[in-house]
Amino acid sequence: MLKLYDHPLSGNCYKVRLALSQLGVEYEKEYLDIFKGDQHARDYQSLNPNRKIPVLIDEGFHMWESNAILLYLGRKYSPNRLYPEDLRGFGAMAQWLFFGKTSVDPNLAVARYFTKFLGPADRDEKRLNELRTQGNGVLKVMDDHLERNDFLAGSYSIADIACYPYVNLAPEGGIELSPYPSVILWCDRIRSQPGYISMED
Ligand SMILES: N[C@@H](CCC(=O)N[C@@H](CS)C(=O)NCC(=O)O)C(=O)O
Repeated sequence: MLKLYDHPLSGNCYKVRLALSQLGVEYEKEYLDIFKGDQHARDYQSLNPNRKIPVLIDEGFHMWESNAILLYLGRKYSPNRLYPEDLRGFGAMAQWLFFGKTSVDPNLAVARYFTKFLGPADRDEKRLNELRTQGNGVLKVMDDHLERNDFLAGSYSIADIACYPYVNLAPEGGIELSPYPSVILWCDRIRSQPGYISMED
């Protein structure tokens, strides 16, 4: 059975849990307390030398980087559903997966981290304001695209699963979604997909 090294508050782990649920794949969770530093244990470093979660283990094969894990799961379990195999569908999916990792997560996830997990004394308010400004720019790009498209890469795919967690959690970072109605409708569409689970499930 697959094993996922996981933490309930991690958006990067949640995107993997969401994909596994929507693909109908059974797995076991291994809780890693990243707030206590479990990711720095020597045993864990042999799984992920970058010392972060998630890590997925599939019968002796282990891998890290959440979007890479989504690609692996999508290709393994769901050809032509969450993982478009036609070249243009694949290109569009890859585009939004990279956008997720280079634009969504570095701004929306980090603004959430600063706001939710760092005390005011540890927080760089200037940096947080920059993240919020850039995060709004990211949401505007998505909103413009989603005004004309139901999903990021044509049909529902792991690109949506990759971007959804930190977009949906943006208000926890002080970035409101109300100026982005098409993003809100996209979040609703994701929540109505078969096998959807919330972050708390
Ligand atoms: N690019 C990585 C980022 C993973 C990441 O930042 N994970 C966080 C939790 S969401 C973590 O493990 N933080 C602990 C740490 O940085 O020490 C991915 O997408 O998997």
